[in-house]
Amino acid sequence: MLSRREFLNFSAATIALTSLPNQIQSNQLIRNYKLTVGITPHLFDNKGVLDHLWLYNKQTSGPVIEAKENDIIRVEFVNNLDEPSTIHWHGIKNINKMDGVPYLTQDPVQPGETYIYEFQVKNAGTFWYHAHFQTWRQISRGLYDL
Ligand SMILES: [Cu+2]
Repeated sequence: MLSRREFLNFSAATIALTSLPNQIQSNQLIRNYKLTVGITPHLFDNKGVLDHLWLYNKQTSGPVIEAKENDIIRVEFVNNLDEPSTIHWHGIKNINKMDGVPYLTQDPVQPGETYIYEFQVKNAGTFWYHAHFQTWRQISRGLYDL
């Protein structure tokens, strides 16, 4: 059981983790991107094998998103699938409500809906993003960036 002091400390930390900075610092850039997910015809080889992949911006893998530490990444996510989807920013130290876990950190983005992901980049590195609604199926159909 948490003491009152532990509870207050925990609450303060939780609020800090779920808040975006109120002011943009002078050395901070806002990196704007748009990711539209939809079904796209794709030729796999020169024999003309055609299938339909689920892709971000009709690309496989999805577009690269670049930012520097401390920048703000802002992604307008448009779902043109016939089912819900979300985006998880794998390995990024993110605020909880932008982590893309359906039913836990956000409502799934329904077909035809737009959702704004916006978070400050806290750690340098190379990461990937991927669908997090029925993850095993949506990633295997193409919803990832490497
Ligand atoms: Cu992941």
